[in-house]
Amino acid sequence: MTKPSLRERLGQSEPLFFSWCSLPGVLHAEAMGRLPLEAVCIDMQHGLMGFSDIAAMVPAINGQGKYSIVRSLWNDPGLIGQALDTGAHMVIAPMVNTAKDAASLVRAGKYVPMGQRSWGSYALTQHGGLSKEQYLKAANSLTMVIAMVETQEALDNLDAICGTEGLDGIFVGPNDLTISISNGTRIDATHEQSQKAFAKVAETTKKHGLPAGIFGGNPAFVRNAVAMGYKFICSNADTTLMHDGATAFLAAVRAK
Ligand code: 3PY
Ligand code: MG
Repeated sequence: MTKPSLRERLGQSEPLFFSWCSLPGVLHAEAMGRLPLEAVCIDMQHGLMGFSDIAAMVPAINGQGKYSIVRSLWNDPGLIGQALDTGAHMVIAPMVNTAKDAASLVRAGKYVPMGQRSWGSYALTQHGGLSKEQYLKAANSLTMVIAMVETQEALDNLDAICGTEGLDGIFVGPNDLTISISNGTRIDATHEQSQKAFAKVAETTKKHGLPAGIFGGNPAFVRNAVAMGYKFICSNADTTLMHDGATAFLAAVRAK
């Protein structure tokens, strides 16, 4: 049985959980790909990776049979194209605040007639030996471009952003969104105002038939996001997972 595309997988009822690489290295990416989660995101915005890092890390994740995701440094057409050229299944662009920003993302990430993605044949090697023609035909649906909603401005424009033709979904950055909606006074995703904003994103994306994702954190936060209807949720970053693992280990060893 062939593995469903990431788009098909997100169409299923079970939410998809993925991990997050802040640290570079092919062996690290491979190890992250072996975790019992379905996908790995490489963070080029706040992580320590450049393009030559991700060009090796994406194939390492794909090689583990996991979906690969890149969070690009910015919503810049060149960076979106580069991320897809590595063979990533999804690219997430930060700080998409308007429908115009979302349209720019789609233009960079989709081939004509949906957009004007530029051809780079390296991506072919990561998509199951497709011919050029097969990849050209399939790419707009094989790969997904996702807009990050993480400001008050984006919340205000959410309907228009979600209505952008060719956009494949929304990903919430809870830290930046919380900072923005509290006018810089808070970074608390559990606050009532933050929870209301997360619920609004879940409802609006559902209305538009788009999947919503969110950066996770602790299990209670993630359970709550699933209950709101979020479909792709980051468990936590590599560094936090390591820290939490060591802390849980010591607590278990020292338990009376
Ligand atoms: C945020 O929470 O703002 C993010 O971008 C997730 O890393
Ligand atoms: Mg952010």
